[in-house]
Amino acid sequence: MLSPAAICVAPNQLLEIDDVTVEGPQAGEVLVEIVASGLCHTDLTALEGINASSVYPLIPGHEGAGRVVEVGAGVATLARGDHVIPLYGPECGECSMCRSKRTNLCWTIKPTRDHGVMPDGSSRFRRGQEPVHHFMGTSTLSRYTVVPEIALAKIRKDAPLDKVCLFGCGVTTGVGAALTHIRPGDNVAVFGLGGIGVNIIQGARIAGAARIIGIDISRSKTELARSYGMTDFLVPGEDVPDPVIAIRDLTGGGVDVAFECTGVLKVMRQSLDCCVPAWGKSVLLGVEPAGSELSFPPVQVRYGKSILGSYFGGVKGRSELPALIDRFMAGEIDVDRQITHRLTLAQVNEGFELMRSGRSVRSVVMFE
Ligand code: CXF
Ligand code: ZN
Repeated sequence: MLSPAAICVAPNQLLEIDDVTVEGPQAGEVLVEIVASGLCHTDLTALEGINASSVYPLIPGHEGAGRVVEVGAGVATLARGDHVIPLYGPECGECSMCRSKRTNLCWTIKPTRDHGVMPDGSSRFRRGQEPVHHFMGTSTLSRYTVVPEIALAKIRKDAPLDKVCLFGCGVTTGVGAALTHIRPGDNVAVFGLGGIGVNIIQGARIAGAARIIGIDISRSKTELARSYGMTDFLVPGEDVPDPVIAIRDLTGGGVDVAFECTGVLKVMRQSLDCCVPAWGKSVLLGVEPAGSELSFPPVQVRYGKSILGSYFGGVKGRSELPALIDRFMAGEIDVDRQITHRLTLAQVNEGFELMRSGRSVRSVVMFE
């Protein structure tokens, strides 16, 4: 079938909006009609040519929601009409990682996913005769996309797809990381108030954090962050000379948990330094420039601080995401206030420009 899609032909070029041919689902695959797709910074890294798992031309997008149109041979857990969220991190349920309670990572199809193809090594997208690659195994900026069954979370049908698409990345990553790492009464710092940071803030409030300190070089997201539960806000260099000293002063020695959402090495170091000695946790979510290394005094870790990371908020996509959607439907998690723009597919380049300039939190491309 033909499907309108955003195509990134090569890095640093505008996305082309064109019809692509989408082949039917092969064994273990599912054809999905995307209803809405949020734009995430990781898509931008593919457009800028700094995402190592991008093979061009590609169709970006990994924060979508839609409906099942057709299932391939052997697909037993999904049927036409089901509502789904594509998962860039699948859950096969059978590998050692899936069977472990220690991680939500599943690397069953990582090698093919990171080369822009389905698990059989081929793409389901073509423009004319030329293959177009998948991106993150999801390619949600196409009206129709093909996704492996193990990379689709089935969700309740009364959840609004034009909102819960954000659970495909930003909301789950932020809220999930907060719920995993924060205990009631903890003091928390969040470095970087973008699409992930604001969701860590609302997750921190839900988790019962005491002080929730936001740190950013821009004041543009402070109103939203405060509405989500941020208690203190610092612009380094303007409000305070050194955010680490300011955080220690505000908390009487350091935060219990610091979340790093910028990917800047200096900020990663600050997120470790601002933690309370003996048990403070620095949780890294921001993606560093390729090849970079982080240095810190080992004594901080020897005395009890830890430095760790979080992928998709630690949430196992197929088995655990539906419960998070329930919490949204119950009014516990907000999505509306972070959707700053709704766009048509034809406006997708404007959406990425809004992201670059910091004027948006989340833009959502609407297919219907
Ligand atoms: C990213 C986070 C870092 C690893 C790859 C996926 N998540 C979504 O944008
Ligand atoms: Zn993302």
